[in-house]
Amino acid sequence: MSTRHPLRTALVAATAVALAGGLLTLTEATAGAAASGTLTDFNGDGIGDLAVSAPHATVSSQSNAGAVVVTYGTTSGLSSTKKKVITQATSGVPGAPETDDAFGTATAVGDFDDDGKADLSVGAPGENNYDGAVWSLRGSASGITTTGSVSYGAGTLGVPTTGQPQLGSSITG
Ligand SMILES: [Ca+2]
Ligand SMILES: [Ca+2]
Ligand SMILES: [Ca+2]
Repeated sequence: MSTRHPLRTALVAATAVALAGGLLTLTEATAGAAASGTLTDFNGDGIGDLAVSAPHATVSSQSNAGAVVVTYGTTSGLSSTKKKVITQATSGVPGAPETDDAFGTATAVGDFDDDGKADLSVGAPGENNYDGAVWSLRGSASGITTTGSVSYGAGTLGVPTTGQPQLGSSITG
Protein backbone atom coordinates (compact mmCIF):
# COMPACT_ATOMS: atom_id res chain seq x y z
CA MET A 1 0.00 0.00 0.00
CA SER A 2 2.83 2.32 0.80
CA THR A 3 4.07 2.21 -2.83
CA ARG A 4 0.79 3.57 -4.24
CA HIS A 5 1.17 6.91 -2.65
CA PRO A 6 4.44 7.95 -4.38
CA LEU A 7 3.11 6.68 -7.74
CA ARG A 8 0.00 8.76 -7.35
CA THR A 9 2.07 11.79 -6.53
CA ALA A 10 4.18 11.20 -9.61
CA LEU A 11 1.07 11.02 -11.81
CA VAL A 12 -0.28 14.25 -10.40
CA ALA A 13 3.06 15.90 -11.02
CA ALA A 14 3.15 14.64 -14.61
CA THR A 15 -0.35 16.00 -15.22
CA ALA A 16 0.65 19.36 -13.82
CA VAL A 17 3.64 19.49 -16.17
CA ALA A 18 1.43 18.56 -19.12
CA LEU A 19 -1.04 21.31 -18.23
CA ALA A 20 1.74 23.84 -17.86
CA GLY A 21 3.08 22.79 -21.26
CA GLY A 22 -0.34 23.26 -22.78
CA LEU A 23 -0.70 26.71 -21.30
CA LEU A 24 2.72 27.71 -22.57
CA THR A 25 1.82 26.55 -26.08
CA LEU A 26 -1.42 28.52 -25.97
CA THR A 27 0.39 31.66 -24.87
CA GLU A 28 2.90 31.33 -27.70
CA ALA A 29 0.15 30.80 -30.28
CA THR A 30 -1.72 33.88 -29.06
CA ALA A 31 1.39 36.02 -29.19
CA GLY A 32 2.14 34.77 -32.72
CA ALA A 33 -1.35 35.66 -33.96
CA ALA A 34 -1.11 39.17 -32.52
CA ALA A 35 2.29 39.71 -34.10
CA SER A 36 1.14 38.68 -37.58
CA GLY A 37 -1.90 40.98 -37.33
CA THR A 38 0.39 43.92 -36.65
CA LEU A 39 2.77 42.88 -39.41
CA THR A 40 0.13 43.31 -42.12
CA ASP A 41 -1.35 46.53 -40.79
CA PHE A 42 -0.90 48.88 -43.77
CA ASN A 43 -2.72 51.87 -42.21
CA GLY A 44 -1.52 51.47 -38.65
CA ASP A 45 -4.97 51.25 -37.06
CA GLY A 46 -4.06 48.10 -35.17
CA ILE A 47 -6.17 45.83 -37.40
CA GLY A 48 -4.60 43.47 -39.92
CA ASP A 49 -5.10 44.17 -43.63
CA LEU A 50 -4.78 41.98 -46.70
CA ALA A 51 -3.12 42.17 -50.12
CA VAL A 52 -4.51 39.89 -52.83
CA SER A 53 -2.92 39.33 -56.24
CA ALA A 54 -4.52 39.04 -59.67
CA PRO A 55 -1.43 38.71 -61.93
CA HIS A 56 -3.51 37.76 -64.96
CA ALA A 57 -5.78 40.79 -64.78
CA THR A 58 -6.18 42.78 -67.98
CA VAL A 59 -5.23 46.40 -67.37
CA SER A 60 -5.60 49.17 -69.94
CA SER A 61 -6.40 46.48 -72.55
CA GLN A 62 -3.09 44.72 -71.80
CA SER A 63 -3.72 41.05 -71.01
CA ASN A 64 -1.91 39.53 -68.03
CA ALA A 65 -0.65 42.95 -66.97
CA GLY A 66 -1.69 42.18 -63.40
CA ALA A 67 -3.14 43.91 -60.35
CA VAL A 68 -3.03 43.78 -56.57
CA VAL A 69 -6.00 44.59 -54.37
CA VAL A 70 -5.42 45.80 -50.84
CA THR A 71 -8.39 45.36 -48.52
CA TYR A 72 -8.52 46.73 -45.01
CA GLY A 73 -9.57 45.04 -41.82
CA THR A 74 -12.31 46.61 -39.70
CA THR A 75 -13.80 45.71 -36.33
CA SER A 76 -16.33 43.64 -38.30
CA GLY A 77 -13.74 41.94 -40.52
CA LEU A 78 -12.24 42.56 -43.93
CA SER A 79 -14.00 45.27 -45.90
CA SER A 80 -15.01 44.86 -49.55
CA THR A 81 -15.50 48.61 -49.91
CA LYS A 82 -12.48 49.89 -48.00
CA LYS A 83 -9.96 48.82 -50.60
CA LYS A 84 -7.45 49.97 -53.20
CA VAL A 85 -6.67 48.36 -56.54
CA ILE A 86 -3.05 48.88 -57.52
CA THR A 87 -1.71 48.37 -61.04
CA GLN A 88 1.01 49.94 -63.15
CA ALA A 89 -1.71 52.25 -64.45
CA THR A 90 -2.31 53.60 -60.94
CA SER A 91 -1.09 57.16 -60.58
CA GLY A 92 2.27 57.27 -58.81
CA VAL A 93 3.19 53.65 -59.54
CA PRO A 94 6.34 53.53 -61.68
CA GLY A 95 5.98 51.81 -65.05
CA ALA A 96 3.10 51.10 -67.39
CA PRO A 97 0.87 48.05 -67.77
CA GLU A 98 2.04 45.82 -70.62
CA THR A 99 1.02 42.39 -71.84
CA ASP A 100 2.38 39.59 -69.64
CA ASP A 101 3.96 41.85 -66.98
CA ALA A 102 2.16 39.68 -64.41
CA PHE A 103 2.33 42.42 -61.77
CA GLY A 104 1.36 40.83 -58.47
CA THR A 105 2.77 37.36 -59.18
CA ALA A 106 4.38 37.66 -55.75
CA THR A 107 3.87 40.03 -52.85
CA ALA A 108 5.55 40.46 -49.49
CA VAL A 109 4.73 42.58 -46.48
CA GLY A 110 7.08 44.12 -43.96
CA ASP A 111 7.68 47.44 -42.24
CA PHE A 112 10.70 48.32 -44.33
CA ASP A 113 10.98 51.94 -43.10
CA ASP A 114 10.17 51.16 -39.46
CA ASP A 115 7.32 53.67 -39.14
CA GLY A 116 4.90 51.18 -37.60
CA LYS A 117 2.87 50.76 -40.80
CA ALA A 118 3.37 47.74 -43.00
CA ASP A 119 4.73 48.29 -46.50
CA LEU A 120 4.05 46.20 -49.58
CA SER A 121 6.44 44.75 -52.15
CA VAL A 122 5.06 43.54 -55.47
CA GLY A 123 6.83 41.50 -58.12
CA ALA A 124 6.19 41.53 -61.87
CA PRO A 125 8.42 38.81 -63.39
CA GLY A 126 7.25 39.58 -66.92
CA GLU A 127 8.32 43.21 -66.78
CA ASN A 128 10.69 44.38 -69.51
CA ASN A 129 10.66 41.20 -71.61
CA TYR A 130 10.84 38.92 -68.55
CA ASP A 131 13.79 40.64 -66.90
CA GLY A 132 11.32 41.19 -64.10
CA ALA A 133 11.01 43.95 -61.52
CA VAL A 134 9.91 44.56 -57.96
CA TRP A 135 7.96 47.51 -56.55
CA SER A 136 7.95 48.93 -53.04
CA LEU A 137 4.81 50.72 -51.86
CA ARG A 138 4.66 52.33 -48.44
CA GLY A 139 2.00 52.11 -45.82
CA SER A 140 0.47 55.31 -44.44
CA ALA A 141 -2.38 56.43 -42.19
CA SER A 142 -4.65 56.20 -45.24
CA GLY A 143 -3.31 52.79 -46.25
CA ILE A 144 -0.95 51.75 -49.01
CA THR A 145 0.10 54.86 -50.85
CA THR A 146 1.78 55.26 -54.22
CA THR A 147 3.55 58.35 -52.92
CA GLY A 148 7.22 57.57 -52.73
CA SER A 149 6.82 54.21 -54.42
CA VAL A 150 9.84 52.89 -56.26
CA SER A 151 10.60 50.00 -58.58
CA TYR A 152 13.78 48.12 -59.23
CA GLY A 153 14.50 46.15 -62.37
CA ALA A 154 16.72 43.10 -62.50
CA GLY A 155 19.67 45.04 -63.90
CA THR A 156 19.41 47.72 -61.19
CA LEU A 157 19.66 45.05 -58.52
CA GLY A 158 22.63 43.43 -60.21
CA VAL A 159 20.86 40.37 -61.57
CA PRO A 160 22.22 39.30 -64.99
CA THR A 161 19.60 40.05 -67.64
CA THR A 162 20.69 37.46 -70.16
CA GLY A 163 17.90 34.97 -70.74
CA GLN A 164 14.76 35.61 -68.73
CA PRO A 165 15.67 36.08 -65.05
CA GLN A 166 12.05 36.99 -64.16
CA LEU A 167 12.99 38.93 -61.05
CA GLY A 168 10.02 39.17 -58.72
CA SER A 169 8.69 35.64 -59.30
CA SER A 170 8.93 35.16 -55.56
CA ILE A 171 9.42 37.61 -52.70
CA THR A 172 9.93 36.97 -49.01
CA GLY A 173 9.10 39.78 -46.61
CA1 LIG B 1 -5.16 48.10 -40.68
CA1 LIG C 1 5.18 47.24 -67.25
CA1 LIG D 1 6.32 51.25 -43.11
